Formats: sequence, structure tokens, C-alpha cells
Amino acid sequence: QNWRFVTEEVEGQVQYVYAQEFADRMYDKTDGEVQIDVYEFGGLGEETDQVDQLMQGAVEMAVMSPGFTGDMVSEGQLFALHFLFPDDVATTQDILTNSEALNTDLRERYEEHNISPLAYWTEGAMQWTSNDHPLTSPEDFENFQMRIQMSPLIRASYEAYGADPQDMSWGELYTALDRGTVQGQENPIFFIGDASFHEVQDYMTMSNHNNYVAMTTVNTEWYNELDDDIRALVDETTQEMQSWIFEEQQRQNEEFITIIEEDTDNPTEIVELTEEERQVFRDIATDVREFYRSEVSGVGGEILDKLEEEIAEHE
Ligand code: 6CS
Repeated sequence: QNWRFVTEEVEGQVQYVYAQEFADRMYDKTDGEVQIDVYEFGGLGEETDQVDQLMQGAVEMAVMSPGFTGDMVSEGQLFALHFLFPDDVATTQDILTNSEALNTDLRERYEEHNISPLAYWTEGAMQWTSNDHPLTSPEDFENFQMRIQMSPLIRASYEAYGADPQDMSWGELYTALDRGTVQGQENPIFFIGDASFHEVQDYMTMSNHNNYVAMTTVNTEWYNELDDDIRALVDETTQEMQSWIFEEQQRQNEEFITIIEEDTDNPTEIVELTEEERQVFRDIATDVREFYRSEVSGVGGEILDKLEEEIAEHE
């Protein structure tokens, strides 16, 4: 069997090495019966094209960011809510792995679109980068052109801070930052460094305002028709990979903070947000949850309510 596994990142980056490791494990477990071709970002189009390809079965597997399914699975946008998950990334990963709200309820919502999220995992805490000034208060966001992924809730989150968000693929982001089409963006540290965004940005604010969450997804119809033993191996491998990818993202995020700090040709000032500064953003972001419940979620915020209870249990 030959499967196609598409990712939103390029060789060496977290999503790509995930897919490669997944492919190797499946190959070994099936003595070569299952061969998976891994595609890096760009080979099959932009992120939103990849969502279509998975839905239509043009690819069997994908690592997908919920932000790019924002106009389709409205509940999946809850990952865009700032300051929702605990600050501790390991605790967040534990919730992502075990949450019933996500692994049962949200999964059902995605399956209505022929997408089955088999697992959710973090690529690390997100930080803000900017030109002209560091982003430390809502005033700094006033009319600030912020690049976002195509999700109405990510848009609402930054509009609440006063920003002027613009959505685009990350494939266009380096040039857009360089030319000043947008002034800033959010991403985990490894991605900021590996995509060289820091070269065209002056500041990186350690905001830890959210976690970058990726999903291991499969085409639902295809998955349901797999032989039981192969489907069990897919599930088993997905579960095993949760701790593997946690360590990998941690390694890459640590490695790239040093690379950014030591890149003296492209100096980036690193600014730590104080707890007081974070609290100002947290208060605004908490109101965005009500917007999600009333305007965005198709289920009156039920999944978010349950997830908030699960998070509270962890704290
Ligand atoms: O900012 C983005 O859109 C990209 N960021 C990451 C961490 N992975 C892929 C995604 O498309």
C-alpha cells in the first residue's frame, strides 16, 4: 500500500520530521507493506489546498493546523483562543492527548467534513515578532498589521487588541514582513528561526499567549475502510508519537532560541512580557471566549465548556 502524507512545513521542521518518523514506524511494523510518501509544504499547494486534498482523499494523511480549517469547522477555532491552555507546555500536551472534548466531541465535528483528527499535539508556545516596536501592550497593537492564519477567531482575537489582521499563507510571510505589507506575526520559536522571520523583524516578544496546536489527520472514509489490523497500527503509532514529538518540538524550540540570539547579522531584541502585561492581554482575550460561544461555535460553546472543565481539573 502506498499512502500520501502531506505536512504544512518543510524538511527538518517539526511537522515534517513527525510525518517521516510516522512513515518509518509504519514501514517497520508492516514489514514494508505500508509505504508512506511524505510531502513537504508547497509541493501540493498552500495550507488550505491541503485541507481540500485530505477531505477529497487526494492524500490519505495530513498534519493540519486548525487555523486553516477556520471557515469550515467552526468549533476547531477554539485553539485560537489566547491564554486558554496552561502556561506549562507539558501540561498542555497532557490535556491535548487526553481531553474527551477534543478527542471525541471535536473529532466528531471534523468527521462531518471527512477529516478525522487522530491526535492533537503542540509545536510549542507562540511568541510575537514585530518591526518598529515590541508588542507589550494593546496600545502597541493599535492599527498594527498582524499576519494571521485564515480563521475568523484568530482575526477576532487580534482585533480585540486593536490590530489590523491580515491572513496569508506562511509561504508569503517572509516577503510580506520584508516589504512591510504586514508588520508582525505569531509562531513558535523554532518556526520563527527556521523560516528566518527574525531576519526581517526587529523584536520578539516572549508572550506565550497560546500554543501552536497541530493535528494528525486522516481522510475519514479511507480510515474507516482500512483493514482492522492496519487501522490498529495507525492508532498505536499515533499514540506512541505523542511523547516523541513533544521532545522533538522542545529540542527545536530550545535550539532556535540560541540561533536567533546568536545571529548578530540580523539582531532581534528579545523582550519578556511581565505577568502584569500578560494579564492585560488575558483580560481582553477572556472576552473573546464569549464571542466564540455566541458567534463562532456552531454548538453554543459546548465543546469549549467541557474543555475548560478539563483544563480546570489539571490546574
Ligand atoms: O504560521 C504558519 O502558518 C505555519 N506555522 C507553523 C508552526 N507550521 C505550519 C504553518 O502553516
